[in-house]
Amino acid sequence: MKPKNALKGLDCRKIIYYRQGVNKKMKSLKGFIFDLDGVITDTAEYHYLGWKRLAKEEQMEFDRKFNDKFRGVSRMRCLDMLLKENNREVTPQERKEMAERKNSYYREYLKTISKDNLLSGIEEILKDLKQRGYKLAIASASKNTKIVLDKLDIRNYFDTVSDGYSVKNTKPAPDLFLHTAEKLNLKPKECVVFEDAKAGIDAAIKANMLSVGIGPTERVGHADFRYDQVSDIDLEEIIN
Ligand code: B16
Ligand code: MG
Repeated sequence: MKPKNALKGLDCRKIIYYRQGVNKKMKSLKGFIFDLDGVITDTAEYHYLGWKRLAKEEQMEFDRKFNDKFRGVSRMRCLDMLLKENNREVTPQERKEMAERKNSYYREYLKTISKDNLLSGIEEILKDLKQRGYKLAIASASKNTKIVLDKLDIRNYFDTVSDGYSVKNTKPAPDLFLHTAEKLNLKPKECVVFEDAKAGIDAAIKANMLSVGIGPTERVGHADFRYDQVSDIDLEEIIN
């Protein structure tokens, strides 16, 4: 899919400058940064089951539609959204306990995952980029990132892993991606970010990195490139 919706409404001269800008970013690409949940694997269902179980125990309303708002959002922020939606006020201790309880359910579900849970086409992309000599990184909001990577048996592909412990300000702040670029010893404009969340694309744009959105236009249509699913990603289109 070509860059991008932002072209709409620009005059021809601006479009040429815009494309030159994108091409300039592309020519200097040295590193690829991957989000985890929704790009490498689909653990959203397990997050959903964990939140659903907690919500039921606490007599709170929660459904799949609301769970979609949790994409790329940190655990504590998800809990705050759930509590707010249900007009529920809790003490700091109760809040901490609820987050831990949800995480224990999520960890239980994670026990069942293996290499079979990799999203279709992602391992081929990682192998291809590695062979071409690019640096690879993970940048996820999840504090369970390392456990998930080990279960999927793909940690060796990555030069560095940033997770929910790496920075204070989570997506949509650019901090996690900037921190990851620094660890790769690369400038932001030398990096591409693959993301499935609106907050993740917002963060990549703020970090001044090339962005690739995985998912529908309503969610990631503001990325430089967008594909419906991982297996549709066209590396040549992004790199050249
Ligand atoms: P945890 P990503 C995110 O992962 C998930 O999309 C989001 O739903 C979850 O709340 C967040 O991780 C925190 O996860 O509870 O494991 O720390 O998409 O940034 O890879
Ligand atoms: Mg994600």
